[in-house]
Amino acid sequence: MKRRQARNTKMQAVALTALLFSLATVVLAEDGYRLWLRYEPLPSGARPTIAAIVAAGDSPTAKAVRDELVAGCSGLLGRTIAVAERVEQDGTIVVGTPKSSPLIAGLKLPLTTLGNEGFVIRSAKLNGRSVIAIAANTEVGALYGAFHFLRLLQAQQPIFPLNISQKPRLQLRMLNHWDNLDGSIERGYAGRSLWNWSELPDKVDPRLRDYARANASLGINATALNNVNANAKSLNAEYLRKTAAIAAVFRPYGMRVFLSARFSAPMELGGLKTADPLNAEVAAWWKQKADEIYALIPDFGGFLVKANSEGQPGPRTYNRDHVDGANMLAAAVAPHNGIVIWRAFVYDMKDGYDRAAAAYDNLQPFDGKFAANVLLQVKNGPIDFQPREPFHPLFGGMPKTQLMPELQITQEYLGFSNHLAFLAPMWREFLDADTFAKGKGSTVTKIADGSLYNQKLTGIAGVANTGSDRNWNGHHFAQANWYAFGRLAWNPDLSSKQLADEWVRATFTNDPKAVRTLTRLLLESHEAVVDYMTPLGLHHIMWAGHHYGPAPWWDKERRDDWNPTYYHRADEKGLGFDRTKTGSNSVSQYFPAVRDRFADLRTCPENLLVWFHHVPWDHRLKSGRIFWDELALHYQRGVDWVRTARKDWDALSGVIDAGRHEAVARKLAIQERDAAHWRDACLLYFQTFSKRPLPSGVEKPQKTLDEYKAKSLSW
Ligand code: GCV
Repeated sequence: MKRRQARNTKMQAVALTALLFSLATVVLAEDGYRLWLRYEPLPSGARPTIAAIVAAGDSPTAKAVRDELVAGCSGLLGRTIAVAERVEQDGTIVVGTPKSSPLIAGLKLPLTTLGNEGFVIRSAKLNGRSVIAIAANTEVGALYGAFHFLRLLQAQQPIFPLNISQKPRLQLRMLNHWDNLDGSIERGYAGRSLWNWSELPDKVDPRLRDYARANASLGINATALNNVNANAKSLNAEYLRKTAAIAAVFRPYGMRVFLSARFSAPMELGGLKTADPLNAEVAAWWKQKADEIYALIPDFGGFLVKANSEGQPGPRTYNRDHVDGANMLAAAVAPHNGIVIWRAFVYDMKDGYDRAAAAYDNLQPFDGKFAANVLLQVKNGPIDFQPREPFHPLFGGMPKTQLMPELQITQEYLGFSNHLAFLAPMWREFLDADTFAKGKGSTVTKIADGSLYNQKLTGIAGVANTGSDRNWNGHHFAQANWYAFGRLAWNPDLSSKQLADEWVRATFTNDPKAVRTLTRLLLESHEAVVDYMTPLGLHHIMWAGHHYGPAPWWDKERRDDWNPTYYHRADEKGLGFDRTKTGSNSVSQYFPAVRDRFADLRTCPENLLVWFHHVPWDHRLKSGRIFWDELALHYQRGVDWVRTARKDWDALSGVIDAGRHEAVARKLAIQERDAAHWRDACLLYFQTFSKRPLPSGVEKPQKTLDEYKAKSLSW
């Protein structure tokens, strides 16, 4: 019986590989769908010996492990690598858990400290043969191990001998989708939502499996399906059944589903008169709702909540506080081991207030008061996913609260899916930032991974950039941001260079020259975007509403703090928001070592200068140039970078497949147009205050300021 099963599995594997190959030749002009999981044949000199795959277990996850290794190894080695029943040849891969595989059990590998998601990849001897063992305590751990092994192969890393042992540094590695129930996506630039609500639960788009597989390849293990600007309907019985169908597809890939919860749902769905978190009926409603959800989705992750922010209801609507709200929901999901992720993106408009200080002012006083199953989700910077921000002062500022960084993968303020902007360097800057909370070396990473304050529950979230576009992310290079986020969530110490290198090799090519060019472009791109959008600490000067293109002159929004003029404060004297003692003093929210550095114009990092200071136009910078000249040259530098990037990209036309080459070339042309527009519009406008000429080296603007003011950039 067992033998027949194995033979069937082997035949299935051969058929699967044959299918993959025929698909590869017939259907797959490169369109980006396969992401970093293309498994194209390695150069013939770089193919290690892999003979067969011995994979135990019949569960959906075990099947996913087996399919991935067969497809990956076969693709990369350019020949069918089949499933075998036993180890008979050198170079056999043996994968499984001690429970599912007697071979793995026999190897007695050191798995005890690796938890539910870690894995070991080791060269070993079995039956006198050299094998590669991929072992874990759970099948999902084995899946992560399989993906890691394939990553090594793709990046042409040596695989004999191997001695790798890994486990994720953060527990919850999560995508937050801002997807609406009507299929639109808030701040989404890659088509429509992947969740086909109208067809669910009867029909589940097969693409959802590919989405889960891509996430699992990085170690992403959770996803919040719906927008934090939530519709209560997502919690009704009909939608919960739809969510359960999605959860069933994700489960084999180790992904748990969360839902954004609208705080007023007890009124909208339950017909209650209030959503006051201290009202017994309200608490009972949420408890019953949690029970209903867990009956359908036993591994449901929990709720993500945006409360009392940008018009969303919340506890303060009822004169209660954030802790009352979060802990009431936390109590509802606690019996099911659920989690509440409470967002710290809260800013109240008060006269003369500094928005950058608001989240800290609102949340910090509650340090130590949140329940054990609450995570406070804090954006990387104190304003809102700007091209560059200093780290959020809540990191380090709430030692008794479990914090969870929120990053934005979708490029709301970074050129949507039109601009090449690799965000790993920006995230590195944030993760490496030293808060000095417990002296030197108190980095954000150590807060996020729980090591600084011995935090029990850890996590990180990225606002997803996925959509129904064939290439998932709109721009082929935007895939690199999904990739980098997932890898950093697993190991927040990975370097931007390694991430770029891995991604380029898996996604495009192993051609050495192309790898060098593409990794360089990736690594330089974020700084270039900062240069042509918001150099030297400028922020939030985008066109209001859509946030594409510049509008530093804009002052018509209902709320002052939605206007660019509020943020840059340009006048005859200079530019920038004074956040020191002579201004809002929000710099005092940082620990003294950081505060003093930021607060002194001489020591403040120049790339954050006008974030913290109102800088005189003639202030001398390290370059010896005055501030105005430096600002103008930064804008020019950004444009120059895009021009050179276009040339670099054009030179790769024979190396990169025609489909993707052309698509990226088109995007880079838009990026150059936009960069020049940013430079000209911003410099013309700021020049009305600085009253100085453009320094030499900066090109003459293409249009007049009035023309730039008349019409926003279109995407
Ligand atoms: C989901 C910014 C965005 C909003 C977003 C909000 C948030 O303000 O512009 O679209 O809303 O952040 O993070 O809640």
